[in-house]
Parts: sequence; C-alpha cells; structure tokens
Amino acid sequence: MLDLSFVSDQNRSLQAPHQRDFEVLAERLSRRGVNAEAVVAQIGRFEVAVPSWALGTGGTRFGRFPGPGEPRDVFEKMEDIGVIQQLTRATPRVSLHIPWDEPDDPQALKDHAATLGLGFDAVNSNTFQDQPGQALSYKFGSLCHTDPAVRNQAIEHNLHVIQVGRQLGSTSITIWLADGSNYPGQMHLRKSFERTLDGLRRIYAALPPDWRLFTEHKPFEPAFYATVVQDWGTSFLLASQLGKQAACLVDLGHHLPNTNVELVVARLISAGKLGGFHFNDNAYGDDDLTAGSIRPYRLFLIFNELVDAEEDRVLPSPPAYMIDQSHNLKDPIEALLQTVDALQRAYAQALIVDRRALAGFQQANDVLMAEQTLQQAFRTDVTPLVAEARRRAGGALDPIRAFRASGYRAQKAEQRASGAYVPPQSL
Ligand SMILES: [Mn+2]
Repeated sequence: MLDLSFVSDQNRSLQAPHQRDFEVLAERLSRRGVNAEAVVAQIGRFEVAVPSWALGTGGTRFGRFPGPGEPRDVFEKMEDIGVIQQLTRATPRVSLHIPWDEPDDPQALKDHAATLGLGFDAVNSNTFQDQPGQALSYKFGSLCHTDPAVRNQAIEHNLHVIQVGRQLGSTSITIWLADGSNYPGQMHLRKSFERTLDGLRRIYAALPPDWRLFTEHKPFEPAFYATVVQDWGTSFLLASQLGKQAACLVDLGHHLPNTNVELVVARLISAGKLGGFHFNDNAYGDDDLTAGSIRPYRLFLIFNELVDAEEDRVLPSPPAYMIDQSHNLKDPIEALLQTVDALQRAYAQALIVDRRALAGFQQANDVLMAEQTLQQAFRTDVTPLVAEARRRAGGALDPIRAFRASGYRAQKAEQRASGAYVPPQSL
C-alpha cells in the first residue's frame, strides 16, 4: 500500500492548475444549465469491481510476456487492487475467479482484503477448462454436455463457487459458459440449450435469497460454429426462465461486429433484466482491450442509456459494474487506473447531457439537434470533474502520474522476484 500522505502530497503539486480548470469548466457548464457540483457528487458514487485475473500480465494463445513485480498469488493481487483503490477510490470490490484465485482459507483472504479496504463483488465460476485432478472433462461442454455426470460436476462446481462467495461476502455469481460446438451436427442445437437451462435451474435453486445470478453471453470462441449462450436474446431467455434473481451481464466485447451494444443495453433495461457489465473494448472480436481505447463514443452512448434509466428510475437494482480485460502489453495496474478513468469520463459525459433539451428534440423529430445534444456532452473535456471527484474521495488527481511517482512497481519487482506465478488467460 502507498503511504497515507503520499496521495495528498502528489495532489498538492497539481492543485492550483486543477482548481483553475475546474472553475472554468464549472462556469461553462452552468451556462448550459448543468450543476458541476452535482455531477462531481455523482461521479464520486461510481464504483467498479476489479477482476482478480487482470493483475498479472495477460497473454494470447501465442504467448505471454510477463512484467516485473507481478503478483504471485491472490493475496498479492489484493495488494495491487488496494493501491488502485487508494488512487481512484472507485474500486472497493474484487471480482474473484474460482478456481484461478480460489483461497485455501476464504476467511483469511476476506480479512486480508478488509485491511486493504476491499470487499468482494461477483464470483466467477469456470467450467470452460479442465483443472488438475478433475474427474471428468469439459472438452465437449459442461452444463450442455450429453453426459449427465459431466453436467452434475459443472453444477457442483457452481454450487461450490457460491459457497466460497458466501464466505467472502459476495452476493452474486457470474456464469460464462464456453459450451458450444465447432462443427454442424456436432451438438444438438435445441437439446444442448435445454440441458444448459436445466443445469442453470439447479444452480439457481441453490442461490441464497439475497444473491443474483448473471448469465453472460458470447457469440463465438472457443466454440466456432455454435455457442449455447450466443447472444443477449438467449441470455435473456435463460435469465427470464430462471427467475427474478437472474439477470443478464453485458460484456462489451461479446457481440458480433457492428452490434449496437447501447441498444442491447436499452432493451435489457426495458425488460428489467440488465444485471451488469464486463467493461473492456475491442476492435475485432473479444479483444479485451482497455475500456474506451477504441470506441469511446460507444462507451459514452452506453452510459447515456444508463444515466437516462437512472433518472427515469426504471432500474430495478443498480447494474453490477465489473472490468474484464487482458493486459498483454501495459502494466496491469496502470491499465486498470486508465480504465477506471475512462469509465468515470464516459459516466461524467453522460451526466452532463442536457436531457430536457434532448427529449424536446426527440419529440420534435429534430434529428440534427438531438444528435448535437449528445455530441456536445461527448466533446466536453470532463477531466476536471473526474479529477475533482477523486480528490474529494481521497484519491489522486492524476492516478497514473501518482502511481509512477510512487515506485510501487519497482519495489514489488524486488519483493516478488522469487517464485514465478503464472496467471491464466482472461475470460
Ligand atoms: Mn466477460
């Protein structure tokens, strides 16, 4: 963890120019009828969970190029997330992957996390690869498998993940299934779906009453012909059949090219089944790049739907915000700091949309001015709002600058020099 006074010392050197920038922007926004103070307060309430698998350098199937000072186990991952929380004050929870980051002693991990100011968000099950010593293989699927013994094993795993999550204080489980087929004829399309639904029903039946279950779709990879939960429609079908504790998780990279993701979000909101997000960005497929790095306008349009729904009070429960990225080239901590900032920016841009004006232009079918209203918000440099929200929460005005100045990575490179820990690939 960083020294208590370090963040405020860092902020002090940036405070004067930041204050001037903030005042200028607040004045500009007030001319548009936007109260900067109210926006800063809302940004300050934004929270996103960090996935345990994102702290080590990710890889592709062609290789992995680890960096110095990577965490070797889940306890060290918690320390890194603790630093991200110190600098951003927006990542108080960890989304744990079982078994990649399964603790031997959940209570010990929970205690360790608490000393770092961290708790636990959704737990993630894994029936997409075989683990050492596992009795039956998931080569031909898990919940969709033709053999009931394999299906039972996958169900038991999910029940175990819920048990671990309960001990950690989690209140949700995300189930992403790799189940599917690579060739026509390999898998009975209809029956494989029905078996999957049946398996999910048995997992859902074991869900504690205050828990939520998220179904996560993905159109292809590793199944290259037919994925069982391939799109938001199938995810919606599953969540609807399961019951009110089930909802759909939208991973921004899990869509076919050119899918209008903000429209998917709007539909799930209308259906009362928007469970949450896995934030990332992509240029081609499930690229797991930094959120906002390729299509910041899309990210803004997604937050625009969320803010609109928030203001209309049509969200039955707040969506669970999680990051799901693979950091192949960037320092994972720096990439996550950059990600949190990108999410806060998109949120801030959505918060400053003149919604009354937009509604008026939509009503009058004034296409150009409706679009202009969104673009005016998107084109606003909201850096001072986001920085101010972080500063007021005790975080850093410029988290990446502060992280680099801290020497944290170099220090960890020394401390963690022994015992190479090999993190698995991202979901
Ligand atoms: Mn995901």
